[in-house]
Amino acid sequence: APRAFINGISVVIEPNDTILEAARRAGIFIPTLCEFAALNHRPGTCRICLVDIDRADGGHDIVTSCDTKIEPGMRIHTRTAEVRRRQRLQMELLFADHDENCSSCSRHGDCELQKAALWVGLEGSHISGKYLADRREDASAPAMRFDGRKCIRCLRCIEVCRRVQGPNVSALTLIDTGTGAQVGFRGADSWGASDVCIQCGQCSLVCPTGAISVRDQCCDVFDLLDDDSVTTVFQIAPAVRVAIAEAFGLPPGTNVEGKIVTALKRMGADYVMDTRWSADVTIMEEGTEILERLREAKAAGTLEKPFTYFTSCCPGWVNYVEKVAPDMIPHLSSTRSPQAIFSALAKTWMPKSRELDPKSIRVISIMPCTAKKDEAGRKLLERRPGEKDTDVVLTIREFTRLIRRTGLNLAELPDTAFDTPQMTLASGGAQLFATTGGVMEAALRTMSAITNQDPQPLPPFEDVRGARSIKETTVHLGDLGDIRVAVVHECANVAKVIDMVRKGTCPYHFVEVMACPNGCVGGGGTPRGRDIWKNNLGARQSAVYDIDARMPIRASHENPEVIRLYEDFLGAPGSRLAHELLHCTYED
Ligand code: HC0
Ligand code: SF4
Repeated sequence: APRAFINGISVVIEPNDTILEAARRAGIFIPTLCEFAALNHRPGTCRICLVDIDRADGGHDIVTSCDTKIEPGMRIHTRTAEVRRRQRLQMELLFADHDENCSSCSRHGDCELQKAALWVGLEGSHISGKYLADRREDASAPAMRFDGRKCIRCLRCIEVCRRVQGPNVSALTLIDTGTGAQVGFRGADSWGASDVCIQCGQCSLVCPTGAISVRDQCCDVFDLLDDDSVTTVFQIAPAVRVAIAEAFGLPPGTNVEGKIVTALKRMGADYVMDTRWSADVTIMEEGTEILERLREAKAAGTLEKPFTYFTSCCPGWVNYVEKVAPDMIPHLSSTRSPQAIFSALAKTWMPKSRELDPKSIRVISIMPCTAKKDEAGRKLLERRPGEKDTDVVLTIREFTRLIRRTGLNLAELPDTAFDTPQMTLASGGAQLFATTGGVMEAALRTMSAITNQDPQPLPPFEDVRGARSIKETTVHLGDLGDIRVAVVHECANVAKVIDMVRKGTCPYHFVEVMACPNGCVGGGGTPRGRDIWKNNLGARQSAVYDIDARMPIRASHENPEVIRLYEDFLGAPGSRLAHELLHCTYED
């Protein structure tokens, strides 16, 4: 194989290798900033990854290693005095147009720009902030925040939005030119006015600085915990227990459910309960709804040419339908998400069965998701004008800050059990919600058990597992016969399915869509890292399958606390009260 030399070390060259790639494979470090390997993104805008190449005439070329092809026999040096001098100069220029107000920055303690400054050995940037262009701050969106004065124009956010959510979303774009060039919103003056942003938060996962962050609601939670007249009810999403570990130095995918409960109890939480329970309720409502639709179709003789139904629990996906594909609204299930179902029942059934004053209850959810903040504010979920069922939503990154601000280290905490079986006891199916294919698998467990009148053994639904972008399978549902389902994650991948629905050629009866890579475990509110897509999402997904396999109850309809909810309060799935509290309409 052809070889070149980096710092005197002989390295193997593969076809189309850049100097950076060959160096990385050989374990040789070159500092980078704008580059993002998981997206194959190297815009070459930061110019930190400089290296020195020996020329035949005895001179030297200083080039950016991320976009320079490595040639056989090349002699490359990564740390010459000239390389280091120019890297420092580049950093100084970046800081000249940067608001270096680190102590109050959302990335305090976890900033890629600071890391790059350390790598290049920056010795005081004398022009820091001296050439700050006129850049905007934007707090108009429900979940996302933008501070242009922190932006270094690496363009990762633009790229991730376009690639993960597709060209129909592509909410971020480069506006203005020259030194005033900055990230802006496609077709809108502010983030809140964007007709295409679905608030998925993927952009905040890749931003190297504090330019893109999430609306921080930690203080709202401290206020509620402080208020003696308030009963705080926390709900923990299925993905949180397997996605927070790395923020406290534990291996990705470690299940820290018991430690989360302990942390919240030490903060003074009154009740700590589980969104997995209401995920089981979602399956009862959604499963009943879909089976009814399928039975109607069978009676009308239209089952062969299916009217495709989509799941509705992912708020990024619901935003996508409303904003980008409103003609799909009739295809969305009317069942609310587990977060919304939990909150509605925490304010109605819970006070009734426990003699609490419903007015005292505040629901705080801990989610892997940024769009859940948006969902919590939906007018169409209000029972009375202005009254929200979900009071505060914290992403995992905010929850991490809340734990640190309380002076706790999650990794060192003992385990505590959730408060009660009521609104907590869950099936394995509910745990599966945390990853792509999980809502479908949980729904299939219950739908196939009901229609085939043979609840055991649990049929395997391997086809909807894993991380492929579109998965499909056929299941036999009793007298309904064979039903075709599909599972999609990342909205960029759903365009094809929507296209088929529009053309009348879609073969699927029921489709699960999750906006984020790998589903909720890859949510926009999860811990960040430059290698998360490579290293962490798979571990979180395996952990989800593992927890499910060990749970004593595997299917939602077998959950005694769900059965009790219907006996005690709602009557039956799809009842009038169930419709009032657990279903919704969408914004056209
Ligand atoms: Fe999810 Fe959910 S599974 S969207 O990814 O359906 O956020 O974890 O809480 O609501 O249960 C997120 C995760 C949830 C909801 C559930 C669904
Ligand atoms: Fe794009 Fe999601 Fe960021 Fe909106 S929140 S700009 S849709 S990546």
